Amino acid sequence: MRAVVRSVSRTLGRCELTHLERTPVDVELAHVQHELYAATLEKLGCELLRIPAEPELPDAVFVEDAALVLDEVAVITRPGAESRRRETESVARAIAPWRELRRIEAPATLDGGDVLRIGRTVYVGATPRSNAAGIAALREALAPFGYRVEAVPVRGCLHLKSAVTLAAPDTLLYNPRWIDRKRLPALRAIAVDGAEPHGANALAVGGAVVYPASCPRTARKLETLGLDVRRVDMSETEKAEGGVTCCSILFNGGPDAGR
Ligand code: CIR
Repeated sequence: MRAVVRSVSRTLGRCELTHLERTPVDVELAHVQHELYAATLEKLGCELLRIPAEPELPDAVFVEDAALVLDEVAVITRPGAESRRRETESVARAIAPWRELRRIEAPATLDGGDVLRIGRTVYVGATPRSNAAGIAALREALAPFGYRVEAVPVRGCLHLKSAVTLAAPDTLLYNPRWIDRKRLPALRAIAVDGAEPHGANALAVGGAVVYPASCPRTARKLETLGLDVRRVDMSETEKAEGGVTCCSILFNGGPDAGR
């Protein structure tokens, strides 16, 4: 498994914000937390693919939004926030040695945070960041590889993966206030603790789940179910509306992956 990561920009405090009030970000602390996050991924078996910093692009640490990497192909997105569009080129360069690339073109928009693959179905949040043209373009790009793309409405949060992720390959973790359970596949589904609305963003990797220290009640719920929860303190990127999935792009990078 490979993990694309990019260090925190010194301008993180000027990030895009949709649902949160702006509060001061400690960029030094964000950097330390991000390094611990990357070390956690390494410990879980990921080989880090560190891409160049983009100090003038505040949200560049949230690499997930720039690309979707499947075993067969990668799709370089066109982020919904105009300020984030220049993040994609360096991500594309990093992935190009590993995958054939497809691109989302104007006027379509798509954020990787809106994309959740479960088996051969790719769920896409219909949000202000990912428009109908973006969802259609993704459907067209992935159809030749046998993936079905399904649009899912979400409310009250930034991205689909703010509302639901896979905490394990057979376990959904979701926030019932932000997404309708009926729109999700028939897997075991765990609701976040009511006091932890941001707790649905979890990153399953290497048989464990990387999970925010800010959501202890939901973490205990996951442990009760037998999951191996690796807590990471992401307080500073959380102020920028980022979660644990946003800060990496994981893909199968073994010798047989891609081309
Ligand atoms: C933004 O609003 O675009 C950033 N401040 C946060 C992006 C978080 N990305 C993600 O959830 N995939």
